[in-house]
Amino acid sequence: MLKNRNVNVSNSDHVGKISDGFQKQFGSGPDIIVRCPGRVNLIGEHTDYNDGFVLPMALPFETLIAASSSEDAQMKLISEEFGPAHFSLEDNPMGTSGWGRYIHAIGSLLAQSNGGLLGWNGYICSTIPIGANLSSSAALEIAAGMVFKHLGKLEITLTEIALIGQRVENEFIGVRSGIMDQIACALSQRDTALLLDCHTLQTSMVSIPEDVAVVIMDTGTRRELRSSEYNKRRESCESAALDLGVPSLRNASLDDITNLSNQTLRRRARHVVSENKRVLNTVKAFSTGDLLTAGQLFTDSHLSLRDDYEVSGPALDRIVEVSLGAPGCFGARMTGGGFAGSALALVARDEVNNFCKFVKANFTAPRTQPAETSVMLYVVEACDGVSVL
Ligand code: GAF
Repeated sequence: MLKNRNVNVSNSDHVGKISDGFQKQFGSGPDIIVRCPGRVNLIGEHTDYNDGFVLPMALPFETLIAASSSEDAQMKLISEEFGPAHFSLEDNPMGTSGWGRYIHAIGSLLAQSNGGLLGWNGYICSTIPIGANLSSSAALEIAAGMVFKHLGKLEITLTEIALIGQRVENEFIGVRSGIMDQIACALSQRDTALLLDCHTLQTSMVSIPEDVAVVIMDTGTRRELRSSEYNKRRESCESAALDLGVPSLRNASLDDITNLSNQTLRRRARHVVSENKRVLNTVKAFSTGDLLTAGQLFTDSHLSLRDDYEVSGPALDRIVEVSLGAPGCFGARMTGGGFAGSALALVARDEVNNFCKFVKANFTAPRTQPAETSVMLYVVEACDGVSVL
């Protein structure tokens, strides 16, 4: 059986490598090493900012930060992949560009609520593919939040760190995202998916039947402009809720939305309302081991995202189509914000090798949406959320 293929789970090599990197840069060992996983969303897409339900799980891909406190508000960071970022926590994060802004903004928001903070030196490396819809930015936010919490001895919960991470996206990055990614990175538990009610932030752990494997299929396509489309979808949902006179689409039924005269808003709302039902039905199907139903719900979710919500893309549609014809596949769908990046499939464990071979042999990104990196398939098990090593 393939397990976490091609993925580096934090093993002693990985931890040794980040300690050495830190030592080389800063001349002594780190005070703390934090790891935070990426996530894949099994089902419940574009429901989080509608107060709905989502079912993500944490991945064996992870971001590691090795860090030591500094004496002042200065932050000196090195990302193995993206190079250095230097800034002061006393300055406005909008003055910091690139990846450093995520950490700067986490620090500024925590400093505001905790009355000032000392900076730190940090060395960062990650195995989470960037732009693949697997939450590399949320993992960076939560990992950085944990470093601030531990080095600054802050009384702050993981949920509070997650909410700060969401504010970073909304207020400093310009993506009006929901809370799913940050909560998944922070609170997930090994071997289970995390059912999150995005209205109450209540979570429960959901077992994934043992005879099924989750396969992530990164199409290798990337898309830069997705934040503007993402924000437009959120605005449409808010308009639909306003027209229906409900606080959010969580409170609307399929009957209610037939009252929407605007056809686009009606389709957007139909996706959200039906997707919430699919999440709860997937949880039921997992609990009875009904993989045919779970798989069908995954595929229905994809069709709804493609046709009603219009956030899929040619490469995601193609890889879903190919995987549905592959051995052992119960169902498949795009995952995350959409447009490019990854899809996932539910596959019978004893067929997973044949499934992967088939998809590799039969998928190529369409000419209309060429891939930037090669297609990667990962058979993944659910991992723990953020931790201090
Ligand atoms: C992105 C966002 F960050 C999440 O909040 C969520 O809305 C997701 O897209 C779509 O389900 O990952």
